[in-house]
Amino acid sequence: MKLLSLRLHHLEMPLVAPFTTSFGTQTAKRCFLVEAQLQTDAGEVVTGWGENVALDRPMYSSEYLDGAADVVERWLAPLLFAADDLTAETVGHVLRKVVGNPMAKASVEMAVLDAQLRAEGRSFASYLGAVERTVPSGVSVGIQDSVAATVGAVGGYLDQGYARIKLKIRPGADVAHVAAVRREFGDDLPFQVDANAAYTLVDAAHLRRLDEFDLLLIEQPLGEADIRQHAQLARLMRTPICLDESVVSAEAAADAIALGAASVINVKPGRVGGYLEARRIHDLSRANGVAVWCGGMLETGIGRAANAALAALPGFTLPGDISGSDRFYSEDITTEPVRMHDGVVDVPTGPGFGVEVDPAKLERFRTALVEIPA
Ligand code: SMG
Ligand code: MG
Repeated sequence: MKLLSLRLHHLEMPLVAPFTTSFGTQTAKRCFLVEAQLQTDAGEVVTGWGENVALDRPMYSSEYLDGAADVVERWLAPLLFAADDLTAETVGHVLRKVVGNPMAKASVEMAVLDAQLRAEGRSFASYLGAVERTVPSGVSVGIQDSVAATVGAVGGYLDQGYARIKLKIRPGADVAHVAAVRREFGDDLPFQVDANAAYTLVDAAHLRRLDEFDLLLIEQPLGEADIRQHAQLARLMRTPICLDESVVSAEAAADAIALGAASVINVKPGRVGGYLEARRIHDLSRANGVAVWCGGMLETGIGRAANAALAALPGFTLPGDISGSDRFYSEDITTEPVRMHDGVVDVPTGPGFGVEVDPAKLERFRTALVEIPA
């Protein structure tokens, strides 16, 4: 294929409620969608959509939204336009001289992949080798001001039917909140926590207090670079250690597994540079007996649809952060919102990612449209 045009649609979507993690509170989602037009070898012109998941501030990862857009415009687009024989499988190679910036790379690879699959009339799930028609839907619950508010928020999501609760924690809002949720909703609740790197190894004795609550896992307790310290913490705690921020590539996943730093990995396609690398991490983890599950970055209906297909691979044995559109948005940008029903989300079956951008909604939420010159 040959890339004909590349446009970035910058969006701002209000959240239904503020979302608080250990690094801050978010009240709106800013992101950009990548619209790529390609010409196939048969001469057909196809359009594909990708989504950039970088947050607007560099507090989850060093990569952040405006930086990612700049990298796409100034460094990735020229390489993609110069490639004569572009496929989703070669995007990574074409972009190899640009160091890092996995979220920027993932968003353009995603658009090429969607276009390629649409040209083939093939669904993303079929391309990946997905084996499930639905995937269990977990919900990520933000840090609340009080233990009572945490119990209330969790109860609300359980009433809606979510299959698993992930509670955000930070020092000062951890053990008491976890204990109250366990007490209120019982031992059978699939329940895990996410610290977003808010602790240090010095907190090991404190974190060990979480062991008595039989959590599925604790996600990223320590810093992004602290692979060895996570391995040390894993020897001190019974709760399985899951890495999120630290796993930025298949190589990082291989190191974490070899060092015993993770018995579970949260796979986020954006964080690792794209869906193809995400599948490699799935394969590698499965071969090493390490469980994976699909994380979330408050994606719109496009990213969520793609995540649902990824999570339908056989190694995704734990529920993902694949909640319905209404968990964060009163209105999504796709013609059909992502729906959680009976604790699951359906894996899309249509060509490409299987969802369509609604032009009216796109215009409503769009703050800027950038046409990148070829
Ligand atoms: O997309 O449902 C979602 C949110 C999942 O908690 C979630 N993501 O560290 O795993 C994580 C966070 C990253 C984004 S926090 C603003
Ligand atoms: Mg996380």
